[in-house]
Amino acid sequence: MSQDTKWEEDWNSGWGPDGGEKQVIMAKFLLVRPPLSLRVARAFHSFLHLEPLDLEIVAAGIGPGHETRILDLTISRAPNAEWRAMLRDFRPDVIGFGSYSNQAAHVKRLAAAAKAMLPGVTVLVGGVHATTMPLDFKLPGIIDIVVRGEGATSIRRLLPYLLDGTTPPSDAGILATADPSFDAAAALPLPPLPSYDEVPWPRRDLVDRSRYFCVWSGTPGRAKRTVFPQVATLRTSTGCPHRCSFCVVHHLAGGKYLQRRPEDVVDEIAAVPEDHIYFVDDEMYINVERTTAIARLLLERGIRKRYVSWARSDTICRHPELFRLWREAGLDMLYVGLESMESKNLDDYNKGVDPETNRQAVAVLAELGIVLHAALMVNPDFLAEDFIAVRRMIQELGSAEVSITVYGPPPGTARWREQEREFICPDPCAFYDSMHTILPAKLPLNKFYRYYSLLYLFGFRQHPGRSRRYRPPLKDLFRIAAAGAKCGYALRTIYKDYDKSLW
Ligand code: B12
Ligand code: SF4
Repeated sequence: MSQDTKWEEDWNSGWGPDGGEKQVIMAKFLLVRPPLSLRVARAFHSFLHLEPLDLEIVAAGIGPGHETRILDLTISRAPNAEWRAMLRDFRPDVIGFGSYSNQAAHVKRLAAAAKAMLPGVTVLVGGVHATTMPLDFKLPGIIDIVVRGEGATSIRRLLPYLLDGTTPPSDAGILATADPSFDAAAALPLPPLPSYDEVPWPRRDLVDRSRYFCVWSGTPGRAKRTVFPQVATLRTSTGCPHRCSFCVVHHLAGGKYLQRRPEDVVDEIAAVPEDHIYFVDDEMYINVERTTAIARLLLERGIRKRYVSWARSDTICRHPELFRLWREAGLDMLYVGLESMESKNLDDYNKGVDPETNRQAVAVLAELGIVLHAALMVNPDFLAEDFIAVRRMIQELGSAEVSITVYGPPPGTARWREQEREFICPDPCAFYDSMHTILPAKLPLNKFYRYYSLLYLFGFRQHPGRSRRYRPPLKDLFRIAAAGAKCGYALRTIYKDYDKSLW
């Protein structure tokens, strides 16, 4: 029996992990989403800002008998003051941080402040950065435990140690920074992801749901109260069987693709308070039978909600009937990682599709009336003519939402280590947002980001919301204009975040 299953059985049977009678021990847990320091990532929050689903799932793993709070510092206007106030008023026993790579420096800073104010507090870090670069958080005295991989099952496993203040033994998933075997544990392959039957539903009740929204292109021809509806996120699968060179997902999931049962997914969809749902799966439709079953259940049960999700172009081309069904079930928009329409780039990215497949997928979605969100990629070595080629590609897409990332190796992967010596910024993790280049550009950065921001401008011209068939309320038009101006300015001035010699 695994330690997880054992713990769960102990808990359910009313007996503590040590075999004694279960005591009601109230510990205070604070789960924290660190702030974002990159201006451009913050600016895009004007268009979409989604709930901290990761922390809500971890919170659910903590279980009953404790007081758990979630603090989302990405929505805070004064994160430092809010941090100090939370520590002073709540006085948590355990703090757990989530981490994207560009938030790692904030995690260290906030953890140090917490230890100074509450010396007895235990500090954990989990999330993408902790999973892929655990050594970056080896800071005994500031950070106590680094968690790699799934958080809800790990925190359950950790609970007995957190409650009695002892140090857990290190393994591939739970690493104590004071343990001399930390480095050896950090070098182990990632622990396998647990089955979804062991992962609880998120504690959505712990966040102020009115703060989370997403600009929603929605259904043409239908007047809407707002194009910024309140949105819930939901996960139906983890991982991806593909191996794109710029992507960390297959590393995170150890190359596996884990799926939830259709009934479980549909029960959760029915239970969320919002009627707009953003599926955070990297590629939700890999198993066509499963996603067909989800869509059929939604229709059979009369669940009338609206959805956006991510899919690959080859999945769309192979299974147009699946997306027709999903359109009927409420799918409004698909994010598709087209990346490029040039074979050379697609091969370099190891994307596993050709330009023709991308074109066909665009046509299928147009035919089905599903809005395309085209995710495109540019390379740091692009010259003016390469940007012009991307501009032609954007025009070719027709009506679509467009976002553009800049190629860079994902932190903590073999590619990252191979290219490490070329990095142009002293703390490349702090710049890892898929928009700041961390590799040398051929153009001076001022010029590179002028062309880059112009691509966004061209992309905006193709936006489906600009078509007369959409009728956003006037107040939303002002909001879109303000958000667009903010993002445009942030994109155009990205180069200013670098050392002047690179401008
Ligand atoms: C959906 C998504 C988004 C959504 C929003 C997600 C959200 N809820 O805020 C949008 C589109 C808005 C977005 C934005 C960005 N994203 Co994003 N996003 C994703 C995606 C596809 C899924 C994330 C997700 O919700 N997963 C579901 C949750 C439940 O899983 P999880 O985050 O892994 O959390 C689990 C464990 O990690 C662990 N865990 C997590 N935190 C903690 C904390 C503790 C204490 C413990 C014990 C465990 C633990 O337990 C959790 C539950 O199982 C991932 C790819 C991926 N598969 O990770 C990229 C990804 C996370 N995004 C990434 C990036 C770079 C960004 C942006 C910076 C991009 C930008 N240019 O602005 C922004 C930043 C947004 C922010 N933080 O506010 C990168 C991060 C890379 C890195 N090394 O840091 C990823 C990995 C994409 C990639 N291919 O590189 N993103
Ligand atoms: S980019 Fe998409 S298709 Fe490629 S490995 Fe990542 S999640 Fe899979």
